[in-house]
Amino acid sequence: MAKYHLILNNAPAGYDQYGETVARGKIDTVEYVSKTVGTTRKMMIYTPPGYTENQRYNVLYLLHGIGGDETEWCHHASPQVILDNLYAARKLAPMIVVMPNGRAMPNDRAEGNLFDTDKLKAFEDFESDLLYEIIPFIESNYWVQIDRENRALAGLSMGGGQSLNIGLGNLDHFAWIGGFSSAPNTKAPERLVPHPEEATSKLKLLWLSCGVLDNLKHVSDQTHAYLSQHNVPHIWYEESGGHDWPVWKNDLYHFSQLIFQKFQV
Ligand code: FER
Repeated sequence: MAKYHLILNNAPAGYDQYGETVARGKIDTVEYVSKTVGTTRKMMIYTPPGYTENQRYNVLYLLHGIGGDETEWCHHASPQVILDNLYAARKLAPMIVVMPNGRAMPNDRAEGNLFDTDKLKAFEDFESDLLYEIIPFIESNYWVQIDRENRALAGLSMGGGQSLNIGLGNLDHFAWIGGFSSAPNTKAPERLVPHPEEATSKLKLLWLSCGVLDNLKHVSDQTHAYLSQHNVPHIWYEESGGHDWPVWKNDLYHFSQLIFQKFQV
């Protein structure tokens, strides 16, 4: 993996508003049977404008936070608008975006005490749901590529911690990994990246970002410090804002443009 010297500015004005002529992708709610959880579960899927069987698409798995479910990104971030605009500007590699429910338990709604032990455990159990239920479902029902270099995993806060834990723990499955404002569910650095050289050789992109006003920033800080100390190349993006949607929308805007690209920085 290359070293990064990227300068990322906040997304330009209008990035989350439709221009009149922009071709539109589609968002669907899809159900899959999860043996891991023992229920039929929902996820939301973005397919880009012109989605066609004549191509094989990359897949970004995009995870929500502790207060959300599979609808959270679509409710708060208009990902379809951000991504359609980027397609129109020819800034994205072809990809579908899968937004699953990261709370792998029968009642997966964000209700009651979100910090209950069983609910936090469900965010850990999601690893099996993702690897053994969701990915196979997507790969047999969508026109997608099925290699690690064509799979990305990213998420916000609790979903950022999941993306780092699951992604870095399964480098044979994912080559592009992003943690946005990652929460304290993130494994301690020595457990997260026990073999820095292996991670370095396998990763195409490792992204860590956090708002400078975020109370959870210490989590990203300590991950970044360890990666730097062990020479694991990664994008480290400290941005304006707190633990909030403008930050995560800005992250999606930038991260989505970097993944599945052949770039040398
Ligand atoms: C915590 C504080 C915040 C924590 C998780 C969160 C597991 C998650 C926040 C979010 O997803 O927005 O101590 O511990």
